[in-house]
Order: sequence, then structure tokens, then C-alpha cells
Amino acid sequence: MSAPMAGSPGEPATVTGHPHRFGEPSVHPAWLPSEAFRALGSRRVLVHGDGPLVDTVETEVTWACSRFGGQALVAPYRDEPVDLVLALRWAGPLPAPATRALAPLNETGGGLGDEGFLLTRVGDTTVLLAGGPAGLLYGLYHVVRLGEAAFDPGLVTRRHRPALRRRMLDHWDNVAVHPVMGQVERGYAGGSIFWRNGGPRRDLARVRAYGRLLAACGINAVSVNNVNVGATEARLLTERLGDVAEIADALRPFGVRVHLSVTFAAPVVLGGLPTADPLDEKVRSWWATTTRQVYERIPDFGGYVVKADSEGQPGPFTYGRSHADGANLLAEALAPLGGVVHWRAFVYNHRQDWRDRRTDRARAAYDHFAPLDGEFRTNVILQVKYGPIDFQTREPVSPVIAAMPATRLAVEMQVTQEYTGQQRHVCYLGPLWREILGFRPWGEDGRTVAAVVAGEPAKGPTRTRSGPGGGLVAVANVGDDPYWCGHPLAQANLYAFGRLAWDPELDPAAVLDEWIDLTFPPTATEDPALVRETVHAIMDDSWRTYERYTAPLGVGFMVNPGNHYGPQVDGYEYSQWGTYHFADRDGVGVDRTRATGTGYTDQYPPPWRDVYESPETCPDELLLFFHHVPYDHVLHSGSTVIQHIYDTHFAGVEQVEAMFRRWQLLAGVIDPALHERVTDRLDEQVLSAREWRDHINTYFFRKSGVPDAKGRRIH
Ligand code: GCV
Repeated sequence: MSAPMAGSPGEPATVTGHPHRFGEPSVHPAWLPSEAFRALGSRRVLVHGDGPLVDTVETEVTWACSRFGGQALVAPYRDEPVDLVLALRWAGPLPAPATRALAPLNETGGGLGDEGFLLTRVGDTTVLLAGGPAGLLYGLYHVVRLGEAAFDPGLVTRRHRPALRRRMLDHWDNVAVHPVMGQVERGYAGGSIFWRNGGPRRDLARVRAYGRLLAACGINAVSVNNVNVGATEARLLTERLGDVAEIADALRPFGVRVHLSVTFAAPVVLGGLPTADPLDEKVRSWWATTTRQVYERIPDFGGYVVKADSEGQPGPFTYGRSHADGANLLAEALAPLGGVVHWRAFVYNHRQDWRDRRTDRARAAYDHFAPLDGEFRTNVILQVKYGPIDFQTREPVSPVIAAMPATRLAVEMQVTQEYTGQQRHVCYLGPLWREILGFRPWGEDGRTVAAVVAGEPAKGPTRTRSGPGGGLVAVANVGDDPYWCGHPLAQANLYAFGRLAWDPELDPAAVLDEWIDLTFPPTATEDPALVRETVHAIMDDSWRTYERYTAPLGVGFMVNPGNHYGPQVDGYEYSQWGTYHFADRDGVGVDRTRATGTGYTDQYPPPWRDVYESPETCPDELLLFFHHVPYDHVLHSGSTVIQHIYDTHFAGVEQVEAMFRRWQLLAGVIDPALHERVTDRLDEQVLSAREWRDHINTYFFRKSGVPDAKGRRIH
């Protein structure tokens, strides 16, 4: 295969002469191809301000202007006419056009915060006024995103501020290759960009290029190692800290702070103490000293990520202590240094007896954590997976989100497509995340999930904590693959996550539009309208298409155990993992009602506790998550459960086949190497979707004996 190129045929992927030049000449530029800088780079641009992030802005502008014939002007400003001013609000006397932007700023409410910016027109000049250096950087990439529209005389004045302060990616990257999980746990894009074979990669150009992409979609924090912390990875906290510091240095110019996953047993395995008991004085002092040393080396270190008492990771239970005791121990060490601890709520019994139908994994996070509400220090962020099980294609929103008003909560998404096609299938997750973020756990009049993680207090007298929320976190999906994510179209998921974390109200289709225009810049694409239309047709509904040909009606987990790819309906049915569907000859699904089932519905506030309790009101797409129903149960759609299974599986495959045909329309229109990579993946997707269809339909036909009403072939 030839080397991947930028969005347009003929444009080399490397940014020649660019100081953040990619380390590997064949790496794809994702949403920052040079062409995306044409509008800005062909103008006279003044940058006003100073500081490290402003240097990054200057570097970008200088490079873009030299590439596209514009002119980069930096202070001192000589009152020449310019097309664009990028100015830091508080950096000395503002250049004249920026001063004139102060009035519109006040009209829009004034506050910018340190990450926000105002974009407006003053005469013939576009002015971007930023509240802080990070705001200037985000503003710059916003101007890039707008392209020519940023210079439109009719540009509407707008103040931009991130809805969420914390917008983070968690890498499940291992330093030492794990015998089962490899270099990256659940990584589908090659090796790690940070680590290789037990040590750091040191090719930091790639890490810088990554930081630049992250800044351009709004992400401001990254944790650099797996939450399952092995012996080698544990040492990143101490003797291998220098490796982390190097990554931090590479990401700092892009406003990305580094976090570290640590093992709760660190005082024992690293400190030689006999215990890691959170209430032990020596343990507390070990964490305090160790954490101080981390900050001496990395002054802007973000904090720790901890998976404790989960899937074999050590935790406070060993010492008879609670998760609050455990989290507060680390929080205490981090607090004086400005750090936070992301404590994961993904805690359940992974050694369940499948015969025991009373234990319900979906209940576990709430049962463990809800009683601890109010006991966590203010620099503890409880990181909750969006659903109660594990990143399934469809799950209800986790009840923990509504249950802990006095705790700082973050919601965890999964950009890496562990259960959604593993970056071999097109599955645009923007619509799923948008749905979760817009969900209102307390019903129509209550806050959304986005508001909870933003830290917005509830209306009325409650004991809601005030202060910053925990934000959004996602498991990262990049690796050292030349296309970053293996599947070139999976880059859209990473981009969309960043954009939705910045503004959870964005329309995922509009985000996709941005991504398409950046990745395949219209100014360098033969038929931009065709590209846009085709990519939308393939991606807009791809999550629902994926849902159609995989596990039905929210039941989840019908995947191959271990690798979690491809169908195996009973793969987890008689296992210890707590993920069952209970299909028999009469029906399928898990009874999670309080009337007759596991009582899980009880964990929701009204109205959802009642909506989910009854099959009459439960949304179709979650029916089998909450109820065990007969195959002839009639859905709201009018179809029976069994007919729905057949219909969606046939339809899903047809839709994937249509995706494949559609993509062929772009042959010769976009970069041939990228086109070929996607074609290969779509080929695999078609085969896999057919496999899913035939497994699922055959399984349910054999169980139920009910034929397909439309007489299609079932094996
Ligand atoms: C990092 C799932 C995944 C594991 C992952 C775990 C987690 O169980 O399959 O690979 O471990 O989630 O989120 O901690």
C-alpha cells in the first residue's frame, strides 16, 4: 500500500517545515492537514500576547502564513491593517481592533474564563479575544475550522467557552507488552504512541502531533497508561517518572496535562511498606512524599487515575476500608499540589456464579458508591461509565449519575471501539454520546447528564455540591497506526468526543460536517459535495446500523469472550462475568424489575424507575436489558420481539452492504491509500455483519422455533 496522504490526492501528509512536524513521514494528518490552514495562512495575522501556549499559536500562524503566502505579525504591533487579530485579553495594551472588540465582549456577557474566546468582526478585521493562553490556542483552531467563514463580513459575534472544564482521554497503554492484552489493552490501531516493549518510544514528534490534534478538538488532559497497572507500569510513579515527564513536556505546548494510572498497592510494591491501608500514617506519608516528587518533576501534573478493587486490581477492601477512604488518601496527597484523583466506579464481582440469578452486575456500581455520596474530598472525581455494565452498544444511562449529588462526577465513554466494531467497523459514536449527554436522569424538568458533569447545581433545595464537575473522560482509540485509529473514519469518533466535551449540545451531524471538511478540505477535493454526502450517508446512522446487526434490544454481550469481537451468543452465558441474556425456548432478556427481578430499576429516580419497570413503558431499544419477555411480545413498533430480531439483522447487513457500495463512489475522488484502507475495513465489516446476522437469527430461530414471517433464509 502506498503511503497515506492528506485529504487531497497529491498532498503529502507531512507538514514540511512545520515545527511540530510529524515524526513518521507516512502518518496521516487527520483533521489538521495543511490545506485546512489555507484561509488563515493566506491572510495578514497578528498575534498578541506571550507565554508558552501563545508561542504555539505564533508557531502555527507563522508556519501557515509561510505556507500560504500570508503574513504573520507579532508584537510590537505597528498599526498596520490586518485581516485577523488573535489577542490575549490581559496581555498589556491591546492592538486597536482588539480594543474595539471589548464592547461586543461586554454585550455577550463578558466572561471568557481562561479557555474561552470571543470571535467578532471589527471593520474589515476578524478579532479573536481570548481570556487566557489556552483560549487563544482553542480560538486559533476554531478559526482553522471555520476556514473562509472566519473572514466573512457577516460573521456573527460569538463567545465560546467549554461547557466542561475537564476533557480527558484515558490511554489503556501498557509499557511492557502484556501477554494477553498486548501493548495497548483493547487497542485496535497498532502499538502505543508512548510505549514500546517495556520502555518509552522516545519518538516524541508523534506525541507532539497528537497533542496538536487534541488541542484542535478541545481535549486538555490525557492519562498515559492503562488502568490495569502492571509491575512495570507501577514504576512510572517513581523510578520511571522521567518517561512520564518527557511526555508531559511534549504535550504541554498544546495545553494537555498528563495524568498517571497508579496502583493502589504502590506503597507496598514500590515503597516496601507492609501495607497499603489508607488509614495508616506511613502509607499516607508515603503518598504525600511520592506525590510531591511527581510535582517537582512535572509541575502541572494532572493527578492520578485509579481502578481499585475491580477485575483483580488491588484496593481498599483488602484492609476493610471503603472506596471513599481509598480515594481520599490519594486526594489528600494531591490536594496541596492542585491535582485530582479520578477514582473509577467500575467495580463489580467478576467471579459471579452464573447459576445465581439474584446477583446483578448492573447494580454493582450504585450499590458500592451511592451510600458513599458526600464522603469524598473535593478533589476526588468519581469516574462512572455511561452505562451500568460496560460500554455496550446500548445500555441505559448509569443510575450512579443521579445518585451522588454531593460528589464530583465524571462520565466515562469509550472512543476505542471495544464493543462497537473495534475500528474495523464504521460506527460513528457521536449520536450515542449526544444521547447520553442529553439524557435527563430526573425527567423532563431536571438537569441533563452534561449538566451534572459540568457541575451545575440542581434547582431548588437539594444537597447538590457546588463547584466544578468532573467532566468527560473517554478511553482513547489511537495507536501507532499511520491513520492513528486504524480505521480512517474512526478518527471522527476521537474528534467528536473532544467537540462534545467542549459543547455537549452540538449536533453530531454538524460535528461530522466539521470533521469531513477538515479531513477532506473542500479547497483540495475534487468533488467536496459528493464527499460530504457520501461520508454522511455512511456514518450518520452507523451506530444504529451496528446495533441492528449485533445484540438486540439492549441485551448486550453476545460477543466472543476475550477479544469481544464478532458474535458468540452464549459466549458469556455460563461464565463468571455477570453478563447474561437468559434466552430459552420461550423468551429472552434480564428481569431487572423490582417486582419480580433483581430490583435494579429501584436505583433510578422517577420517572425512569417506573418507565423502566414496565414492559409497557420501557423503550423498545432497552426492553431486553430490563425485562425477560416472550418472543411474541409486541414492541411499541408493532413488531414482535422475534420478528424484530430477524428484521433488524437482515436490514443491518443490507445497510452495511450499501455503505460498501457508497464508499466506492469516492474512488479517485479522495486519496487512494485512504480509500483503499476504508474499502478493506468495509469488506471486513460486511463479512462480520453477515456472520452476526446468521448467528443471531439462527440462534433465536432454533431456540424459539418461530419462523421468519417474511420467509428469509435462516440456517
Ligand atoms: C482496562 C472492560 C474491558 C477491560 C478494561 C475494563 C475497565 O472489562 O474489557 O479490558 O480494563 O473494562 O474498564 O477497567
